[in-house]
Amino acid sequence: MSTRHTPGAAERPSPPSIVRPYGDTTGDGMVQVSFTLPLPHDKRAEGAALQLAKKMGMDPALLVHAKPMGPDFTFFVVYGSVTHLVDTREVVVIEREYPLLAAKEINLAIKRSLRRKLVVVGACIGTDAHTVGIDAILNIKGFAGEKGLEYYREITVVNLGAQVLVPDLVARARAERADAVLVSQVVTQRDAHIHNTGQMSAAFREAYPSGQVPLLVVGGPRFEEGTAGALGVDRIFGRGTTPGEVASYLVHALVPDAPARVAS
Ligand code: B12
Repeated sequence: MSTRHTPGAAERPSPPSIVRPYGDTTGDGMVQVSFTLPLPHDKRAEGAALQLAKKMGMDPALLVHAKPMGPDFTFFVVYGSVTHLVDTREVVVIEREYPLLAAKEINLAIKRSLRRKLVVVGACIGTDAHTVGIDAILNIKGFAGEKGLEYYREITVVNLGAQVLVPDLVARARAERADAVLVSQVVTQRDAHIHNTGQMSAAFREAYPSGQVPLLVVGGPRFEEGTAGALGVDRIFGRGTTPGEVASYLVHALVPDAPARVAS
């Protein structure tokens, strides 16, 4: 019986630096995009979709799906070839700057160093009612096979839920003597997530003496990486964040002499 040899990571040639999208054959440049136009579904709308695709650099562009979204809008999927090249050497990757710790290590670090529970207050602010994300991080049932922060013996979690007003969040954070405030923003219409986050961070800076503001953490699927400073917060977490990453970050940021071991 012959065995198939699969090359290990060390044997695999490194991927090329300059790449193009792949559809049917390597380097054919095929991409698929979807979008909605404010036009009723007819031939003109379909032509408009193809015109947009061509202006975006897709040539030839094929309309593969068009569906009316009510009487005045049409949703499109367009498949086509682009000529653009991507240089992976120009990609900037923001690496996690702290180790991932096990729950045991996190509890131990807090207990030893703070000698009290670490207090976290969480909420969805503004009109945002999307609580699934913040619950995934905070609730004991957790996310992606990891238990949420409520599971950690040394972390006290106060989850305020949906549509919390910023003044109420500030008041509760003060009352609970929060070490960290965890805010979720999922709706991004009219940049609501940016405005709400800026407003929240300004309110905390106004309410607390300088140097005593709790750690401000925001999360949601559509925050841009690397914008924490501009938004006035300490850290942004995006799509697919797990509770363990957040707990490890809290320890890294708030617990002096936190362990430096990188969990495998
Ligand atoms: C479920 C859902 C709802 C549910 C929410 C129920 C609930 N209790 O949360 C209901 C039906 C109520 C709802 C309502 C609406 N929704 Co909705 N909804 C969704 C949907 C399908 C899934 C969101 C979700 O649960 N994701 C799963 C969680 C686990 O992922 P997550 O939120 O990204 O969270 C992860 C990370 O981002 C991160 N994270 C998130 N928050 C935080 C916070 C911290 C501190 C940290 C560390 C990490 C972190 O960690 C999480 C785990 O990895 C999305 C579409 C989609 N597929 O994403 C639309 C979506 C978010 N909704 C949308 C819209 C428009 C609405 C409505 C306005 C619709 C309407 N016209 O009424 C309303 C608004 C209600 C309101 N006032 O907020 C849009 C938003 C568009 C935009 N650009 O803003 C989306 C994208 C759908 C779409 N494509 O149009 N929605």
